Formats: sequence, C-alpha cells, structure tokens
Amino acid sequence: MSRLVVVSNRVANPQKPAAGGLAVAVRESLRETGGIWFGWSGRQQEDAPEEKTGAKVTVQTVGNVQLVTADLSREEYENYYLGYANNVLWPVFHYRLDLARFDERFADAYRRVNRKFAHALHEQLKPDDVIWVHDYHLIPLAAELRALGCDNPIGFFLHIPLPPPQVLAAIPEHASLVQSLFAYDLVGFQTESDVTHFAHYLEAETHAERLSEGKFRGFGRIASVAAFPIGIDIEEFSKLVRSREGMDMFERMRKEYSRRQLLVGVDRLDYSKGLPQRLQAFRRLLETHEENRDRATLIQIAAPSREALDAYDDLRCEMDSLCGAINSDYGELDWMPVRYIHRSVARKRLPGLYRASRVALVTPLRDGMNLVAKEYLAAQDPTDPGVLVLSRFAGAAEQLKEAVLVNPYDTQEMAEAIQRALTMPIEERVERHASLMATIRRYDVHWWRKRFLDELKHAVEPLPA
Ligand code: ADQ
Repeated sequence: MSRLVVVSNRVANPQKPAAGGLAVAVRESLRETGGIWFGWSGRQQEDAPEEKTGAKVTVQTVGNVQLVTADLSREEYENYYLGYANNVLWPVFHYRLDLARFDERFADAYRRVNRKFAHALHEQLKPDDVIWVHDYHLIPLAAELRALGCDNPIGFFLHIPLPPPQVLAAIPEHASLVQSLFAYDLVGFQTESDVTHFAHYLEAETHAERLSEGKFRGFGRIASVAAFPIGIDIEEFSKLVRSREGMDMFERMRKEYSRRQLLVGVDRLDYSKGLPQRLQAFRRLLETHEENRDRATLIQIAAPSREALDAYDDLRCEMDSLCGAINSDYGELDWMPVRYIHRSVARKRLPGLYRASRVALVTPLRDGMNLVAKEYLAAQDPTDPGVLVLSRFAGAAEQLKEAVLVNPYDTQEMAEAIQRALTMPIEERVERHASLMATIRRYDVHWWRKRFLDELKHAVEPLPA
C-alpha cells in the first residue's frame, strides 16, 4: 500500500486526541498506511538571509508517522500567513472583498513559501507516495512540486468555500491560482456549489475544456474535480457524549438551567461566522416574543482567532458591546440573556453543552462546511433532541435540509426561526433529527477520507483511448 503524505498549514500529533474533522481524518489515514504529515511548525524565526531559500525542518517520529515541520521567518509569517492567506484568500473566498488587502508583497511571499515548502517536502518523498494537500494556504504547492520533477499523485482539498468567478477574479493573481490547481490530479471542494463556481470560472476565464462530468483539461494537464463534504467521527463524538466528563457537563448545565431554555453557539471569533447578526436576531426575539424574557439564555462561545489582524479586533469590540447592550437592556437580577465566553472550550466539554441546549445557532454568513452543526446533532438525545438553526450559506446546508434554514442577513426571519425552534413540538424534533442523523452517519469523516483517496487513485488512471 502506498504511503500517504499529508500537507496542511498546521500539524498535530496523531497519537493525541484530535480536534476537528481534518485532524481526525488525517490521523486515521496516516495510522493505516504510515506516512508523513508536513506543515508549518507554528514558529517564527528571526529573519535570516539563508532562510529565504531553504526551510529549517524538524522531523519527529510518532509510531509509523513522521511529523515534518518547517519554520517561517518573521517576514514570511507577516506576508504569507497573515498577509496572503488571511488578508486575501480567507476574506475573498468568504465573499468579503471589502476586507481584502491586496499587496504585491503578500503575493510574492505566498509563492516563495510554497516553493520553500515544496523543496523541503520533495527531499522526503518516495516514488509511490500519495500526496494530499489541504486548504488555501497551499494552493500552489503541487505546481512547485511538479517543477521539481515530482510526478506522484497529488490531491487538493479546499476546506473553505470557493466564491463565484466575479468575486474570485478580484484577486490580482486569480489566473495563476487557478492554473496552479491544474497541477493536482484531483481537486476537492466541500459542496456542489463550489464545484459549479469552479466550472463557471473555467468557462469564463480560461480555455480549459470539460472532458466529462468533473474532468477538465487545461494548462497541459487533466484535473478531476468533485465535492467531498467533510463529516465528523460520529463514534468518537458519541463516546465523548457518554464519557464521565460529557455526562457531568450535561447534568451541570441541565441543573443550572432547569428553569430556562438554553441556546448555544460555538465558533471561532471570525467575521465569516455571522456572530453580530446572530446576536441582533436574538435581541429581536426578546423584543418581539416577550415570553422568552427571563427564560431563553444564549451561551455563545467564541474562541479567539487570528488576533493579529485588525478585522478580528473590530469584531471583538463589536461583540463585547452587543452582548453588553442586550444584557443591560433585558437582564434581570437572576437572569442574563447572553453568556458570552471569548475563550476556547475543551473539546470534551462541548457534547454535554450541546446536549443540554434546546437550540443551536449555526448561522455563518459563509462557511465551507461547518462541523459544529454536525457535532450538535450527534450530541442530542434522539428521543428528545434539540433543533439546529442553520444558515443557508453554510456548506452544511446542502446536506442538512431538515434543519431550520435561515438567511443570517435577515434579522426578523432569523428571530422567527429561533422562536419556531424553541417551540417546535417533540414529534417534529424527533423526526427532523432522525433524518439529519441518517445523513451525517452516512457521510461521516471516514466516508470523506475514503472517497477522496479512492477518487485520487482513479484520477491518475490513464483515460480510456
Ligand atoms: P473552521 O472555520 O474552524 O474550519 P468549524 O468547521 O465550525 O470551522 O470548526 C472546526 C472545529 O473546531 C469543530 O470541531 C469545533 O468543535 C471546534 N471549535 C469551533 N469553535 C470552538 C470553540 N469556541 N471552542 C472549542 N472548539 C471549537 C474550516 C472551515 C469550515 C470547515 C472546516 C473543516 O472554515 O467551514 O467545516 O474547516 O473542513
């Protein structure tokens, strides 16, 4: 069996419990075949001229897996990571052209770091390795590897949305970004609408030709393209629900909020997650459905994220003031409508919190998939489940049709949807939950990994004559 080489921005120890879909899938695939997990070490070195060309690489062996990490210089961290990845690709791919900062130095650093990573990785490769590259930080990696003579199968999976051509084309380097995707044998997106955006881009902006459903010839290569909606590890999550810590947390929350109805939101503090819009809708709910006063409590956990960027700082201030205003306008001596926690919460505490919550608010303005939506469903008691209120603009909405779908930009609609979720009869809750569970069970993280790697194998088979 071929060795698997996974490349992602950050690397995690495969023997430690994994947080999130990517880490679970990677850990499992690597354990099975052995291999390499390559990425940024998370460290910044003082700028040094020799680091402009070669990467300082650290290799750590964990079982049959080698964790290979490379440092960034301070300049690379600023221009590649903060600059191009998080000030250009992240906002534009989430349709936020207003937040993008186009700067030639960012684009230059992006290419340079991808080239440097390709050199460092190339030295570690064996001829029959299968390479799986993840996410927007590393789009040109395969092109750089091909330039070094690498002809291994290489697949790419984009965890975030791909915007429509008119938005993508605002990036000054859009043509070379898309061209570099053709260096992969397989390009995977989260949803069918991302695949459609890609196909429309090719039609509008390139001479690439569609050979068959999901197969394109362009720039001298053939690339397969398909949607692989990422899932969660249902078994692992159910174990967390039943664990002592999971049950303790659930009991504690249930006791604490026995007179109340609990709503929950769990996100990274990111402008794509629609947090201010969610709070406005919750405020509207209290305004227009007075029976929820002194009764509904929203616990919003927002893990700090990318704090070095101004847009995130602005969001933090906005959230502080929105939560403060709701609590001071509606709070009572013994009831605060919003409990806002600007910290990350240990993963093992999430299932109990989810299970104790009658409603989950997963209302991003744009999201590649959103795993919190799936985790919330997996944590419910199937005989008395809570209700998922889900943004129609989360990738997950393509699969989770029985959730209460909302437009997060429409405050009134969202307030009414929350009210509907809070008052939904048990029969309807049970029915919706059962269908949603069938979907996330079928399309779990194991399905995702296997389907991607199987498709990658097929993608490199020669076309019939
Ligand atoms: P993220 O934007 O990070 O991921 P998401 O999928 O919701 O978004 O979350 C990933 C994981 O982080 C989940 O397992 C969740 O439990 C955990 N998490 C989130 N907020 C947390 C908090 N405050 N405290 C503790 N844990 C928290 C990107 C894309 C998504 C895509 C994933 C996977 O933006 O659209 O679903 O990758 O492909």
